[in-house]
Amino acid sequence: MNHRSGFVNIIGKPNAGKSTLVNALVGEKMSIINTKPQTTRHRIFAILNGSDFQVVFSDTPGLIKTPAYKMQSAMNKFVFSTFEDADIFLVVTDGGKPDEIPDTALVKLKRSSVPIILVVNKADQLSDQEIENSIFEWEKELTFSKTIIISALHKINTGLVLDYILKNLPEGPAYYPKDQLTDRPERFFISEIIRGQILSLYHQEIPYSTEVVVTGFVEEADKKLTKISADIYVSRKTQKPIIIGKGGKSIKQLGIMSRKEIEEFLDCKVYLELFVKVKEDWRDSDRMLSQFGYRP
Ligand SMILES: Nc1nc2c(ncn2[C@@H]2O[C@H](COP(=O)(O)OP(=O)(O)OP(=O)(O)O)[C@@H](O)[C@H]2O)c(=O)[nH]1
Ligand SMILES: [Mg+2]
Repeated sequence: MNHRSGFVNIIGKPNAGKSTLVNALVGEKMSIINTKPQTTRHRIFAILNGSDFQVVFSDTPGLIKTPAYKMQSAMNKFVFSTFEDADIFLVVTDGGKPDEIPDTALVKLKRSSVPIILVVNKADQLSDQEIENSIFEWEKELTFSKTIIISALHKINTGLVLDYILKNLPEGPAYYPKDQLTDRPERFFISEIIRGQILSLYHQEIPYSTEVVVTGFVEEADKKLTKISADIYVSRKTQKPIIIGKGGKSIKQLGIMSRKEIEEFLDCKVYLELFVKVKEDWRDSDRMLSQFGYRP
């Protein structure tokens, strides 16, 4: 059999279950998942390798209809970059209508010549009528080569998605070495683990105003302990004491939860140090956005 390979780019509104689907398809926890929308902030490659195929999935941030700050515009730009290289698109919805994503994205999808799969996710919590209505609305707007109803969380029909992808992937050699699972370094996943814990532990604007940067990563010679330090940036002075909590209680909890998850990820003991820094309105600062990797 000939070798197949290609870019499968996953797009949709925030919280539709894109990252849950990517993780289910590759069988690894590549992207953080949260009940809160706008969890994913970057385009992340998750690579699935087989003897005769390589699928390069792109998880992307949820498309935001009216960006409120420059970081959100940058997140949308990451999604739009997926129009440049897609071999297959997965458009993920959780039972909504096409007006849940920006018109500009719909126009791009209409102009695209690659197969587009409509993935209706969270079928476990939708009625048949809701699913039918959602498909009707999407199919009125766009031409799909396939529509698949799934539950990414319960891994229902995710196999059908993969089968369809493998059958429709172009023939060609692998883009990346076959043992490579992602384009991102370990440090990125560590900062994402900490950000994921911030999403779970803090409320309201805090998770959305926070960025995490790993500043130190030192493996001891015997590889039994890794020392990690990270800066947590907030966008207002008043947010710093909230991150820290009374008597340091909140940041201690954040440290414990993050350390446990990093230890699992690295499979070694971890010593984690967290520092809180204030960068007023960093989400609207070109300089800070470049520093945090939101700019090319
Ligand atoms: N009931 C149900 N919940 C799901 C399903 N798939 C995902 N979820 C939940 O939906 C929420 C959002 O999931 P994510 O995978 O983070 O969604 P996303 O589209 O990547 O979100 P952003 O990164 O914010 O754009 C999480 O709480 C998931 O557990 C599903 O099939 N059924
Ligand atoms: Mg996501």
